[in-house]
Amino acid sequence: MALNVVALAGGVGGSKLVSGLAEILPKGQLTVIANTGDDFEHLGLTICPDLDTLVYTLAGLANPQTGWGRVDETWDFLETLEGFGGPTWFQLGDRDLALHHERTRRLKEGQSLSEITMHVCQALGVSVHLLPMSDHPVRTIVDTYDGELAFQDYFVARRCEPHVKGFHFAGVETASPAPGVMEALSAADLVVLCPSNPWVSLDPILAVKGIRDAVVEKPVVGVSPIVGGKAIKGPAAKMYSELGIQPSALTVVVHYQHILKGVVIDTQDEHLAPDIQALDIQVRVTNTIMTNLQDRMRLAVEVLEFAMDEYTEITTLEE
Ligand code: FO1
Repeated sequence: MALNVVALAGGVGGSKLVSGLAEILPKGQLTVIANTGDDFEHLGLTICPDLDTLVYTLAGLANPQTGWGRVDETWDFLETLEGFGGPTWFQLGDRDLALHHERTRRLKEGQSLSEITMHVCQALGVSVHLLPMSDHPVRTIVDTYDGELAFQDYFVARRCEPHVKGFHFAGVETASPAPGVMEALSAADLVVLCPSNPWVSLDPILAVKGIRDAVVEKPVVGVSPIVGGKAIKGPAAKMYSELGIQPSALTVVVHYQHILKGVVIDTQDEHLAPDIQALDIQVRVTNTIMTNLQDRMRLAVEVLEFAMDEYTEITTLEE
């Protein structure tokens, strides 16, 4: 029997588990719904960082140092732009630029973001079904003590320094899920919440009309992006602290308490298991740090086995 898995993912953290799942699951059984709240217009181009991180990772083209952008990149454009005094705070490599340029050109021609994403995946040999959460622009706004900041202004230009008060997702009220999103969720045997930032990577996806309600109907297993009270990458722990919440794997579980049936936490956080179980959420404890493809695959197998052990409606993986 086929196991249909839908993964909700942001950028660097999410793409690691997604690439492990893609290695393990037979072709056609993995759909990834990507956050597009990080998207923005820059230098006249539409940039979709999380979608691109997922595409490059799945294509084996991601920059291993940063996790975003392309491996074997050159920077002639950016260096030349700097010479003209242009804006270089957001680093766009020459090869990466080609993708932003082509996406922008196709958007102007009237193609949708999901159509363009499918085309890019085909061109780069990515067979995973990768979908933006919506074809409509949704923009994450970080409400800080320095005022409201567009996500990339907060994240890259301001290096996550401003103290966070909250978040909202501009445009989400009128955005509908991209074609294929609701169908994939309806056909899913399992939904995986990747180890992405709950506030700015997964919450935007769940805020799109209909997605949270469809997810709640399914067995949902998450992997905590917070290990030992610290985010594996990015500002998730800092955000929790600034919002007055102690960052921990337990906090992440509480964040998704009404969605999760099970969670995979790191061995460092084993002591939190009883508190999580008290919320009626099952726990699997393992090493969740992914430093290479072997780690990603092992964690993907653990997530799938955990889900299959816990939920009798999920039977067996097709060989
Ligand atoms: N992140 C940075 O911290 N600095 C950058 O200059 C930067 C450039 C960049 C270019 C293309 C791309 O797809 C992603 C890029 N990112 C950069 C990552 C991006 O900000 C992501 O939104 C975050 O990693 C959060 O997911």
